[in-house]
Amino acid sequence: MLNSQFNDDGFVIVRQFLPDDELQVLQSELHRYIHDIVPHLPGSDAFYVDRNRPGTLKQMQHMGKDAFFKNYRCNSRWSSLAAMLLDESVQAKDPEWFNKPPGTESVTPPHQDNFYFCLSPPNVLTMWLALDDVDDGNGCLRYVRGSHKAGIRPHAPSDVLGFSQVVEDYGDKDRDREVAVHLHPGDVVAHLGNTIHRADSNKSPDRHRRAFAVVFRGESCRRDVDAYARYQVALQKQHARMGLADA
Ligand SMILES: O=C(O)CCC(=O)C(=O)O
Repeated sequence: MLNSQFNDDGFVIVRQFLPDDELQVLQSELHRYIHDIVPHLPGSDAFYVDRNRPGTLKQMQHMGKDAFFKNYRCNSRWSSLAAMLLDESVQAKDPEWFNKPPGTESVTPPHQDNFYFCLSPPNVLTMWLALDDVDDGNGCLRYVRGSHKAGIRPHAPSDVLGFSQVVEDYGDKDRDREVAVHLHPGDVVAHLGNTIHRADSNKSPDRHRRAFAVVFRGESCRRDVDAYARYQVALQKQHARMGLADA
């Protein structure tokens, strides 16, 4: 049931995926990481809407430098769902954290994760766990149902820090097929690397929209190294334009 929905739509929601006690541990480790580690990280590991305002932290990546988050890649609750959905053994990447802080303007442009990953076959997924209530009011994810079946669409550079590429020809036909995903803390949505998704900015005055995500690739995936190298060059250019150190 989960698998057929995942394969048809390109995404699937699992409600109450993380039990309360595990969610609390994760929340408190994130709190520790944000307060103790993030202030010492290079700009390319922690992105802000406004670097002069710590409360506008919007994204963290390369979190595996920290022991707790490195070990989280082996969490069997996560990897067994990923392996079930991808129907093969999986390998996790470093966890990431996404936020849309209240009172800021930051959209997630429509994109396909596998444009960045360059994996073939595209048997890779992201599990995106809600840490807050997430809905239309604070910038929930929106998926183009079935879009994973049409391959990778052309992307162009975006000016959004953390999401350097945008589907170039995203249009009304895509918007008509969008599904807005509303989640409660502990719910997870898993999407395939070729599924187009985006999010509006957070329009609420006081609600964060935080999520913790882990990418899993199936063992059959191979990287197109030339495409990946081209993307990395484009990314370094974006970071240089935005004045970020890639230490
Ligand atoms: O949190 C967001 O707005 C986007 C997350 C995303 O694009 C992803 O996890 O693939």
